[in-house]
Amino acid sequence: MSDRIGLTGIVAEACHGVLEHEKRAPQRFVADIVLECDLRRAGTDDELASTVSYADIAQGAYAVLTGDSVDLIETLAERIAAVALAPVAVEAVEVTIRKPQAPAGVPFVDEVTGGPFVTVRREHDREVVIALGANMGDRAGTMADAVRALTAVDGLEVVACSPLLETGAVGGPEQPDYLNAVVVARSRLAPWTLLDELHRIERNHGRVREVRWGARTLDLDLIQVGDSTDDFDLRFETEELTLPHPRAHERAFVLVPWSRVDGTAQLRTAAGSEDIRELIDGLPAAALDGIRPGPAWDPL
Ligand code: PH2
Ligand code: MG
Ligand code: MG
Repeated sequence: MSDRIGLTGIVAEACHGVLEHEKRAPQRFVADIVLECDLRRAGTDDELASTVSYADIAQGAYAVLTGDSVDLIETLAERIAAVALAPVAVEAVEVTIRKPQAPAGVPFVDEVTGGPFVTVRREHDREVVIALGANMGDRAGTMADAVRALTAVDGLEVVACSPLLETGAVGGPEQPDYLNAVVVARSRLAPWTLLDELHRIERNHGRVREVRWGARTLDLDLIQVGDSTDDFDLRFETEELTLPHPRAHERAFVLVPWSRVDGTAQLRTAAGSEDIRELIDGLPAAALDGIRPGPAWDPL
């Protein structure tokens, strides 16, 4: 993403350094931070919640600079990068730490831009689970096209794809059977950006949003973003997107194909991070009844 929020010249007097006297006599440290994030939403809705408060990042960085004394400016850069990556809209960060008064045995040109510096770039690399469904038109052809479209999304790397399963429609009006599958990918993208990409692919395959849970040429749903076993999965509820998907834990047409692509996967539910095999075992027998193998495919 080429959108950026920057903060330059955050300055603090602090006692970081390898030499003994650096740990007693404060000197100047300067941080520059660049956040890569998708600012289209904020630019349109004018809502702070759609972007990142630069004040929060500035204060987080200042707290690191004035916090525990460390030896290396690399350590400061790494800690500030972790703070700056935390807001949900951020995809990647670049942090530069300068030490213009560093005891290097030579004079530096000035007390802000001179001296040694380190720059680190860190980006998210989260697991993303996407459920696919289709029950109109050339279902298998559409599903394969959709997987190929996912592989073409910049910032999303498709790792694995389940077999196609044929499933009876759950809920909604009387409608034809579905083909369902699950794709596991990795991504640096913010969830809104991912959702926009999924909607774009749905539209390109003739998806129109009319009847809730009605028949559709293609449905792409974000199930979970981030690994729930390590507690870094994204969790929030908004009108457009709820993560993890609020009904995934009770949907055989999501859990069964997911278990075929990742037998040890875990999904966050109200009870915590749960083994999807156990969730499947806990489903009523009727939920698994209508699930059978779909046509063979090899979309990757
Ligand atoms: N999707 C729905 C509602 N019902 N049933 C099946 N079998 N497969 C689906 O993908 C599906 C559904 C809403 O997205
Ligand atoms: Mg759906
Ligand atoms: Mg959907």
